[in-house]
Amino acid sequence: MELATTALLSVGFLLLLPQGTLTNKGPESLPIRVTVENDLSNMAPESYSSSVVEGGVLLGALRRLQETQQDFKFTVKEDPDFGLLLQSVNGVAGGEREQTYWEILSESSGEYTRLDVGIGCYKPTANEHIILRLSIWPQHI
Ligand code: B12
Repeated sequence: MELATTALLSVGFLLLLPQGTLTNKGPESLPIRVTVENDLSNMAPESYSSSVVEGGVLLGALRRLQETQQDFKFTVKEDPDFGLLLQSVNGVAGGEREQTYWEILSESSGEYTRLDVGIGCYKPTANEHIILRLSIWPQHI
C-alpha cells in the first residue's frame, strides 16, 4: 500500500515538471543570413545561410558556415582588449597599408547598422542578416 502511494506521488511529481526538464533539450538553433560584400575588388556579393544557437555569438555562426560551405572561410586575430577581430574573409584580408578592414553590419528593410562589438561578442537574433563588407577606414573615428 505504502509502495503504491509512493509510486503515485512520483508520477504526480513528474507530471508537474515543466515540459523539456527531463529531455535535456539544448538551446534552439536560430537561422541567420550572412552576405560577403567586396566592392573594393569588384567582387559580386555572396550570400550564405547559417545558424546560431540561441544566445550564441556571431563567431559560432561563421564557424558553422566555414565547416559546411566550401567557398566560405575566415580568419581572426586576437586583440587583448576587444577580443576577436575579423581579419580575412574568403582569402581577402584587411590591411594597414591599404587602410581596409572587414566592417560588420546588420541589415533590416534596407537599413544598415554597424555592429558596436566584434564577432566574438555580438549575439545575432533569429533571421538576422549580417553583412561582412570590405571597407576603407572611416576618416574620423
Ligand atoms: C581606430 C578604430 C578602429 C579601426 C582600427 C584601424 C587601425 N589599425 O587603427 C578600424 C576601422 C579597423 C576599426 C574597426 C572596428 N571597430 Co574599432 N575602434 C577604433 C577606435 C576608434 C580607436 C582604436 C585605436 O586606434 N586605439 C589606439 C591604439 C594605439 O591601440 P590599439 O590597442 O593598438 O588599437 C587597436 C584595437 O583597438 C583594434 N580594434 C579596433 N577596433 C576593434 C574592434 C574589435 C572588435 C577588435 C577585436 C579590435 C579592434 O585596432 C586598433 C589598431 O590595431 C576604438 C575606440 C577606442 N577609443 O578605443 C574603436 C573600437 C575599439 N572599435 C569598435 C568596433 C565595434 C569596431 C568594429 C567591430 C565595427 C564594425 N561593426 O565593423 C570594427 C572591427 C570589425 C572586425 N573586422 O572585426 C569598438 C569595440 C567595442 C567592443 N567592446 O567590442 C570600439 C571601442 C569603438 C566603440 N565604442 O564602438 N576600429
